[in-house]
Order: sequence, then structure tokens, then C-alpha cells
Amino acid sequence: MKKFMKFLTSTEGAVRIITIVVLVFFVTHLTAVAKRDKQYVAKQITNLKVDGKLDEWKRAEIVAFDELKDVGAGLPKASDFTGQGRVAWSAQDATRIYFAVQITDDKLQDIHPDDDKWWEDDSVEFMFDFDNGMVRESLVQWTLGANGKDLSAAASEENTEWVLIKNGNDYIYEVAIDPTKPRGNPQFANPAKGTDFKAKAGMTIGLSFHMNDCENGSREHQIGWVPGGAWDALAYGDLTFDSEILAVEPAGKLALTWGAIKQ
Ligand SMILES: [Ca+2]
Ligand SMILES: [Ca+2]
Ligand SMILES: [Ca+2]
Ligand SMILES: [Ca+2]
Repeated sequence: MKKFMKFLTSTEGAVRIITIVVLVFFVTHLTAVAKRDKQYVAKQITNLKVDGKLDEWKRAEIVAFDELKDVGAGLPKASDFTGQGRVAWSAQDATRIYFAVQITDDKLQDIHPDDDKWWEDDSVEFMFDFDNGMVRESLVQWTLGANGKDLSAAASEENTEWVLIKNGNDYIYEVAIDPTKPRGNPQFANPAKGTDFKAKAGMTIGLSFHMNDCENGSREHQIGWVPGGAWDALAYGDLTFDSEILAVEPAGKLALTWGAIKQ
């Protein structure tokens, strides 16, 4: 006992005890909160229409694509590249993740065929760490070409519903990705990851979404929501699914309810 008291009152003992208390605090308190530097809290949109009209997204948080990733000497001018994105989900459609991305880009580069060097054609990438492995091997990549057609990496007709509306230099992507459906390029399919994905309120996965802005034959910027390498799992943000419902199907459902009330 005396020995223990001596240990307690010694500097070394005190440091050890404080260290243990701090560690216990971190383990018990911090595992439930954000694991990564940035967090996006995705709310629900029921009956999403993938039509390029973003009415149902009005209340969703907008994040800027203003962080350089693998490529770029500095931030581009607004006219060269501007981007922003939103994320949502629905408990009624829980194997899919919804995205709205708006891009302004002055020159469209599309010089490679579908699924070939997609990072050197203008494209938006959605990358996930479904099981929070925080290592490269955990990551899965979807790449959607700014030509409105190319589906690359893990993206396939089966697992991606999307439209791209181009109006001059302005692009609107509306996208629903279903990681449980068959994947595209086998080399990027990473079939062990996310194939049983089902979102639920309170769940967190890793996300990076960003644009490859290409022109003059090369990729000039890779720029998105979180800084750091696209394949660096530690440079992702937390995507957390929240139960709040932002929007229901606008016109149709409302009209039906009103019709039912009137009868
Ligand atoms: Ca829509
Ligand atoms: Ca550009
Ligand atoms: Ca292409
Ligand atoms: Ca471009």
C-alpha cells in the first residue's frame, strides 16, 4: 500500500495515471463522434427524381469543391473551375447514396474512350471508405465523365443512375449510386467493400468527392471537398446519415394528398 501511495505521489506515477485517464476518455468518448477532419451530415430526400432539376435538394447543405487533391499548382480561377456538392439519402432506398454536384468549367476535355484514363478527361469522382478501414485497400471509386456518358472505375449502368445537364460552361450532375449492384471495371471493383451497404440513421462512412478538371491534353486540377490524395484514406471526410427528412416528392404526392382530403 505504501509503495502504491508512493507511486501515486511520484511524478512518474502521476504522469502514468493521467495518461491512462486521458486514454480511457478518448476510447470511451471519441469513438462515437467524427473520425475525420470534415463531416457531411446527409439528410433524407424521399422519392428523389434523377432528372437534373435540384428542387428537392434546396435544404441540403452545400459544400464547395475548393481543396486541391492529387493535382494542381494552386487554386484555379473561378472561370476555370468552380464546383460544389450536396449529399442525401433515403431510408426507403437505403442501398443508394444521392449526390447533386454543380460545376463550372471553361473547357471540356474528353479525349479518352470510356473507362480509359478517365482521370485525364473532365469527370467527377465519388470515392468511399464503406467500412472505415482508413487504408487504400478499403476505397472504392466511381467516376462519371463530363460528357454525360462515361462510367469508369467501379461505376456501371447497373449501379449508377445519373443525369448530366450541360448549359454552356455549367454542369449539373444528379446521381444515385448503389454499391450493392454489379460493378464496372473489374480492376476497380473492390468487391469485398460496400457490397452489403445499407444506410441507416447514425451510420458514418468515409467520403471524398471531387472533380478532375482537365484541359490542354492533361489534368490541370483535381479539386474537391477534402484536401489530400484521392487514394489516401486518411484524407477523407465523414459522411454521416441523419434521419431528418429534407424533402418529399414535390408535385405528385402533394396533389394526391390534397385530392384525398377534398374527397
Ligand atoms: Ca431532381
Ligand atoms: Ca477548366
Ligand atoms: Ca472519355
Ligand atoms: Ca476542363
